[in-house]
Amino acid sequence: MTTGFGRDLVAALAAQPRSISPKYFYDAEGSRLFDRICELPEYYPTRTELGILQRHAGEMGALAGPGCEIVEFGAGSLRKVRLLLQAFEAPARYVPIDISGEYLRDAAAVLRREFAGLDVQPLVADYTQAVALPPAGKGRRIGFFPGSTLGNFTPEEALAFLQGAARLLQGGALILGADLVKDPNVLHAAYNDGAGVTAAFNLNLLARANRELGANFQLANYAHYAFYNAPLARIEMHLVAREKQVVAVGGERFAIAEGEALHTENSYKFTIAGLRDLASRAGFRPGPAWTDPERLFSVHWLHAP
Ligand code: AVI
Repeated sequence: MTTGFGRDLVAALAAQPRSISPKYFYDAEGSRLFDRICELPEYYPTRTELGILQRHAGEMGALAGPGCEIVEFGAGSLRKVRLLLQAFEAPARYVPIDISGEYLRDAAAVLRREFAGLDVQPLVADYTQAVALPPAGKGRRIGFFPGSTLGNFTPEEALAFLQGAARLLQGGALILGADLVKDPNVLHAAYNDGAGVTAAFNLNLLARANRELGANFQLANYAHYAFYNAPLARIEMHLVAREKQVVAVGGERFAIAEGEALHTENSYKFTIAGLRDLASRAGFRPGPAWTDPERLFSVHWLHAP
């Protein structure tokens, strides 16, 4: 129970309303389920962002200039950063930052093999906290934060993250992926896929608690419930009890009534203007914003003066 997950889950169950950080989705099983989500026909963000990067990586490379350093925040998909590394002129260094050392080791080995001469320096750290980067080289320092992971932060956390990134990338820029507001039915379908993978991803939080913390959640008792909250421009994911249950976690017992919910994730959606305004407030000077023909997703170049 000394783990952050155990502590935070007990605190979540003791509070009303109940809510927990979405970062606890990502154990090995949760990461595997998330990779499957990215391939779903309803989940448009991954393929749409890849398309935008494919079409505009050359322009991004021209803005980055020769010999730049790419700093990626989080366990990103190698497919995405590869598009930048291929299009940029002689990138000198790639610094992926992630809490999972195992993921970083594997990613670094793959990229070192693929890009001879690229200095790959993985950094095991929590990128939502202040991180110390190796001293900058001659080229610009370009941050990369794809996938609209920014949308999983609270608005306060998003501002704080961007403020930290603007300081870290001073003299360079941030390439930021942000999912856009759109027809709520399209958003609803993306988080309620027909194959039930998003439901399994959400329920894995309770399965993880059973595995790691010896909890006794009856998974069949909980419904995956995801909807678009239009006034707050966010998808909300919840786990709703179908029946009452007394749950034991780490020696404590919690009575969960029928219909009670555990709020597991927010996924904020942005307008291009709103995102540029947020970035400006964090200290960036917004440059080009690229989108797809259906305006589903956006990728932003944000100068860090
Ligand atoms: C990682 N993150 C940007 C995803 C999202 O869309 O908010 C996580 C996710 N949750 C359900 N499906 C995907």
